Amino acid sequence: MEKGFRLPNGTRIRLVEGDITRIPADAIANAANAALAGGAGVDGAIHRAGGPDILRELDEIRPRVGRLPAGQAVATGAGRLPARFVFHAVGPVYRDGRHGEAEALASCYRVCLEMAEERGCRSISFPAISTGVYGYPAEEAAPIATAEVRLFLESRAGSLREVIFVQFGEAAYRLYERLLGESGLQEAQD
Ligand code: AR6
Repeated sequence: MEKGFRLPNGTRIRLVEGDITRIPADAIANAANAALAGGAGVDGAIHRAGGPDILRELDEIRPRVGRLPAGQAVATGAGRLPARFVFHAVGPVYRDGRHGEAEALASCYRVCLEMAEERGCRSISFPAISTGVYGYPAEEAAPIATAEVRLFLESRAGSLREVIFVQFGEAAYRLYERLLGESGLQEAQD
C-alpha cells in the first residue's frame, strides 16, 4: 500500500506500508535507544539488514556522546541498506504524556530532517518512532510526526524533496492515510 501527497512548493510526503529497510531513500531514520547499542523492533531490522558496519560506527560515536537524550540523533553510514545514511534518533519512552514526550518526539523528526538537509539528502524515510517498545500511543504520535514534517517541508526544505512515512501494518498505515488525507494536501497521482 502506498500513497503520495504534494505540498504547494512541490515537495512530497509519501506514505508506504511495509519494511523500512527495503525502501530506498537517501537517509533512513531509526528508532534507537540512548545506549545506541541496537535492539529490537525497527532498530533490530535496520542493523540486521544493514550489516555490522553500522554498529561499528556507533561503537566509535558512543564514547563521544555518552547516553543520548530523547529527542536527539546521531548519523552513521547505511551499510547494505538502500540508503546513504542512517540517523539513529532516540524517541521518548511514553509515561503519561505529561513528561515532555510530545516535544521530545517532535524533536526526533526535526533533528533528523535537519541532518538530512545538512547532508544534501533529497529523501528521508521515517518509522513511527516510539510507538512500539516505547509505548507512545500511535494516534497521539502520528499528528506530531506529520505536523513536524509538514512544517519543515513548507518552511525549511532545501535539498529535501521527499519525506517517506513507512508504517508497519495496515492499522498504522490507515491512521496516517486519514491524517494526511484530512490535512488539505493534494494527493499525488503518480
Ligand atoms: N519497518 C518499519 N517499521 C517497523 C519495522 C520495520 N522493519 N519494525 C517495526 N516497526 P520500535 P520504539 C515499527 O519498538 O517504540 C528497540 O529495541 C513498529 O511497528 O521499533 O521507538 C530500540 O533499540 C512501531 O510502529 O521503536 C529501543 O530500545 C515502530 O516501528 C526501543 O526499541 C517503532 O517501534 C525503541 O522503541
